[in-house]
Amino acid sequence: MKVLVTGGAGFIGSNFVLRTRQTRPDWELTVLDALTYAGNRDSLAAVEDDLTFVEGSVADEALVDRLVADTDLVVHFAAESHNDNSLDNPWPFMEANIIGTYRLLEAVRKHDKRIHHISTDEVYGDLELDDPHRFTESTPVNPSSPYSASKASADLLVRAWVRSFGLKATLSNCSNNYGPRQHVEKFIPRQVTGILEGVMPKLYGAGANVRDWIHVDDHNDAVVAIVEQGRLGETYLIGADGEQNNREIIALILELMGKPADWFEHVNDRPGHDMRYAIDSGKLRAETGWTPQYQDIRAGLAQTIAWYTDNTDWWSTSRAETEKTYQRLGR
Ligand code: NAD
Ligand code: TDX
Repeated sequence: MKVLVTGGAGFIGSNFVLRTRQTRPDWELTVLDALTYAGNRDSLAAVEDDLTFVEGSVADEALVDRLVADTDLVVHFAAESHNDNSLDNPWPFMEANIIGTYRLLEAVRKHDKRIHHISTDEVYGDLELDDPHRFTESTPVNPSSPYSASKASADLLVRAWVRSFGLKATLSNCSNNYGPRQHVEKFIPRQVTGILEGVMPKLYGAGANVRDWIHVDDHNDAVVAIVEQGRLGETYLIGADGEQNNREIIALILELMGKPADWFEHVNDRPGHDMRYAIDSGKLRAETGWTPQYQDIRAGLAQTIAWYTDNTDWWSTSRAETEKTYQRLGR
């Protein structure tokens, strides 16, 4: 099977490529990535000779048309992905996430191919801390930030193309990922690389916000399960029952890295900061038999910390750039 992986030089996409090279060696992979500040070709160095890499944008109509014509399946990870950036400058999110998805859908329709669209639990808005419910496939979209609104927009386009044109598509909405090769702007790598450089973790506001953490390999195994066993036209929520608040995550990182429990500081909160995400992944588990392999966040975090400790060249330049932006934003 020929598979076009968009955003394959980013965090989740590169881990998808590395993992499927192992688990699905018969897949022929082409990566399409614009190599924005978030893309890093070094993440693919180990498999560089075993794939085709195309630098370009999913919003480039002619390029997308040509690549989709020559594939069986598109796995669409490419996106602008950071909430804080979307609050600072929303336009790149509209172009990559909405227009880029539109271009792919039109090419997939024209050439009668299949697409799996990767999305996020953030499209459902947030939950109160004491809400007994979790997000399911029938939760209405209610996004809070320009990022999550752009992802919800893309999801709605995919669903409309399924209904109106019979497009061969599946969708998945996953909770917060962690693991190796995540950009240092994100919560966990920002704190881990900060500690490695002697900088205190930065907690937005009071830190009571809850995220439902999943290891990136578990997310990507679920994507493969959906591609192989999911029903066309369906949406699947992906989550590993990993709810933790931000204070708890910082406490765990500090403990694993041998720092005192109070060695962190509070910084300005994110405007419109979602309080809690929580995923019910019962449909995915029942239909595909998928279960997460990383049941223990402590073990997954220890592996992640070891990776950042061993790969300072991968992150040191982008960390310096990222922290300049955070300084400007007061976070
Ligand atoms: P990332 O920012 O690490 O990687 C995004 C990649 O897309 C980068 O390599 C970037 O160069 C590329 N890209 C950006 N704009 C592009 C364009 N116009 N054309 C081609 N390539 C472009 O993001 P990530 O965390 O790996 O997220 C990947 C996908 O998973 C996104 O769709 C995101 O919404 C979704 N998602 C992420 C999480 C998470 O916790 N990180 C959770 C659920 C869903
Ligand atoms: O320095 C920080 N301090 C802090 O307290 C940073 C960078 C973040 N935070 C908080 C904000 C959130 O409550 O940590 C939590 C996680 O923040 P992010 O890593 O920015 O993730 P989030 O906003 O939850 O979105 C992530 O999950 C859903 C991904 O970035 C999205 O791409 C995905 O769709």
